[in-house]
Amino acid sequence: MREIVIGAAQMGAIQRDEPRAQVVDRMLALLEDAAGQGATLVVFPELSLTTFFPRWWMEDQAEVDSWFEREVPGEATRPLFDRARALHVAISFGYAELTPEGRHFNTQILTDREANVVGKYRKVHLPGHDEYDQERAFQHLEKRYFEPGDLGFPVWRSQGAIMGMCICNDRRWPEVYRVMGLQGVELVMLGYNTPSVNSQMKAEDETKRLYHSELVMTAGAYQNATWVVGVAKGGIEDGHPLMAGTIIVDPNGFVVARARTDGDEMVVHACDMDACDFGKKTIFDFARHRRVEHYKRITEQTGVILPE
Ligand code: CDT
Repeated sequence: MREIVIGAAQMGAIQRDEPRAQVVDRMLALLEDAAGQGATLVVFPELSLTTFFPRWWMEDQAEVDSWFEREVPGEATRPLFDRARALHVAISFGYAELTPEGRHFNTQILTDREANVVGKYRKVHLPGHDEYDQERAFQHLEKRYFEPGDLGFPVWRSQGAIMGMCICNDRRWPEVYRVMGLQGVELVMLGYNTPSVNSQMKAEDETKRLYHSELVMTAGAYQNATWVVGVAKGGIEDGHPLMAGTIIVDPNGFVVARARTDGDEMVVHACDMDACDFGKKTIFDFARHRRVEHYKRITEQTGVILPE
């Protein structure tokens, strides 16, 4: 048995004027809760330090940059690293990254239990648009404020397991899990901010959106025989509802733990990494069963090419 007790730290809404220090205090409370329940790894949502600012149209680059972190750990996040080190708990959280070269990414990091950063992922699939869209009920400007991640989908060995990360919209793309699956991933950690309503289809209800979210994470887990920990932000943020729905999924695709609220809530589960072995050695033994000669379109083509 290779058990890792994992805390999925769902966060409620973060309002636009909520200072980073106050958000970090909330994260610290979740961390304490998880450590008290025996967790050695706590995963927080996408952009966990701020409101989901890509819903706002901004033209002033200084204003845009004010939502980004120039260093992590930095002034605001240091208490989180210090407490995680003292508790001997690894953490993974999302934030907006501004590099010394002036590049902007939607990023998630992973630490070891001594609070050293051991992994970094930059979101590849940026949803939304880059210009103001009057047709939408609200904006989703990730393509304006971030560039696509440049690190691919690496995995890392930590706590005796093989771990990888992706962020929000990435979870809807099967290629993401498969690229990590091809590196033997046993735990995929991801955070998300998903609106409860579709800005382009008023009639779509939250039930359908939660279903799609669960569908992609359970399928990704099963098809790659990996644990998936999906951690949401929820609640009404700046007047916009986020759908919550944090889950922990086992390597058979079953949801083994889930959040009950749309606020700050700790969801803990003891995840046995050995539970990945059977699927990886049998039906999803990639070396034996994959037929890459038929998969060329996956990497050579983006859009659909219809038959004549
Ligand atoms: N943050 C994020 O990636 N959210 C998207 C919503 C896309 S709607 C333009 C998601 O896939 O959940």
